[in-house]
Amino acid sequence: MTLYLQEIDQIVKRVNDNDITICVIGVGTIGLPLATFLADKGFSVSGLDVSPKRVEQINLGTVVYEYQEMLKKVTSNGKLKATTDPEKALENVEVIFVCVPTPLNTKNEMDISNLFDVSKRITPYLKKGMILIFESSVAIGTTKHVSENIEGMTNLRFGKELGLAYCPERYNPTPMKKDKQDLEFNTQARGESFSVDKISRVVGGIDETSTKIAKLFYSKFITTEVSELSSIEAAEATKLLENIFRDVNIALVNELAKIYPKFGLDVFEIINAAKTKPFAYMPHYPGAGVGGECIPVDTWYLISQAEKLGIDSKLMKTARMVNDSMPEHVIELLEDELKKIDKKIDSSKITILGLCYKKNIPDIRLSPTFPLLEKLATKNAETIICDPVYEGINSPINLTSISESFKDSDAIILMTDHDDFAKIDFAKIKNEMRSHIVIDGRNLFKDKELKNLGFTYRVVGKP
Ligand code: SAJ
Repeated sequence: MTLYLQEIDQIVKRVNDNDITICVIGVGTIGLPLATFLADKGFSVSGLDVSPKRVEQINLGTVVYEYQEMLKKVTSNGKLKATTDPEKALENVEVIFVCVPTPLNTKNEMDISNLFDVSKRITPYLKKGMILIFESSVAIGTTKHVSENIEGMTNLRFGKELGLAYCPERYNPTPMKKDKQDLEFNTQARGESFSVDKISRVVGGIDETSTKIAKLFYSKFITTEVSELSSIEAAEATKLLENIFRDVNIALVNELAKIYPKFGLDVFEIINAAKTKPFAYMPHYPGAGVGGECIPVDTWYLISQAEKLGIDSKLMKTARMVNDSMPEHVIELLEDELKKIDKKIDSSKITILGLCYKKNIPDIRLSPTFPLLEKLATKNAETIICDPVYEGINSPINLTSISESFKDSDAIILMTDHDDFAKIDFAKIKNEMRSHIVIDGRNLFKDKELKNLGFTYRVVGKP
């Protein structure tokens, strides 16, 4: 009799003895750390993925990521094996984790085709007593919806023959080298860095047994808390709140970044002052935009759901609009400075620093640099794009090395505050440039240094 249908004390014993075979479907950014930690705890884990290249890299232990050493160990001792073959991946498996992407479609609605694809691929191998645990960020009710789709293809019922739970990922993209950790982001709450095993989680199941089983597995490698919630929907809604909270609070400071400078005020000074309040304030910072597959996406999930309920989510929509307006705000600051030297964008050469959506993370998904480039193209600007963190990865855009990026340039726009850019020698590049304007979309550079060198320096959020 397999796991979900066993008595809880038998389940606890088997989890403690690592005597359960697990499959993680979707071994990408979210799934691979999960599979690696579970295998490192002693479980036999298979990773099922549609990408043969990813599967090969995993089995060779050559995936470049923060748990690479652990990955090498669990692939060489055979605890973790990746495959593209569902039959092989689901052999003797009793627990299936699902961590596939749930992007937005062109109408800003959630696209769950990957979840339906998973349903189709695994259904032939589902057996009584198995449990499915979903991690992908989704709109409320999606996990049940997908489970009904699976029930439609089998004679097995969730909550009867199969277990079902949802534990939203809280993955914190971490740069490879420890000294590059985003101190502000990581140390915010308790002054320690948040690797997968240190991030507390929440879990909700279709029933108590499912919730308990899911909690047992996460508690095997998570050293902090795993909280049980009343339902799958409660766990789905928790994830949305976490990311929408961030999106809305970033939008607030982005709006202040357009207002406070008009009073001659530096919004960063104000945020850091507010941060001295020992309670009820969490700092977020303005910038050139909000990217990544999470923050700008999850908000739309709930906006479109609310719409179907006849509710107009004014606040969330406005937050999306404000955050999406930041690349254009950066261009307005540039046009402002070009006008002062009688130049126009269509006769200017502009160096764009940063294609990645976040500092020191090699990820360009929904990066604010794309809408910036689109806007600059409509203004016939000549652009050079530089991103040393993404160089060598298959970039959809031509990237120029830092050393080659400033020749005859009229202006620099900083979109991503990679540490590599903080080391730019402005005294040296000044001689290469035609005009000397710097628009800083991430408050990275040093005001005095640039102005002493004769640069015109504008920062999003500063007068
Ligand atoms: N950003 C700002 N101002 C800020 C913070 C971020 O403009 O004060 C921008 C960043 O530059 C970036 C975007 O927002 O373009 C998103 O950055 P992020 O640091 O919020 O991170 P993600 O997308 O890498 O990770 C988020 C995190 N969610 C929360 O912090 C609530 C992470 O914990 C989640 O696991 C992840 O989304 C996810 O997978 O949902």
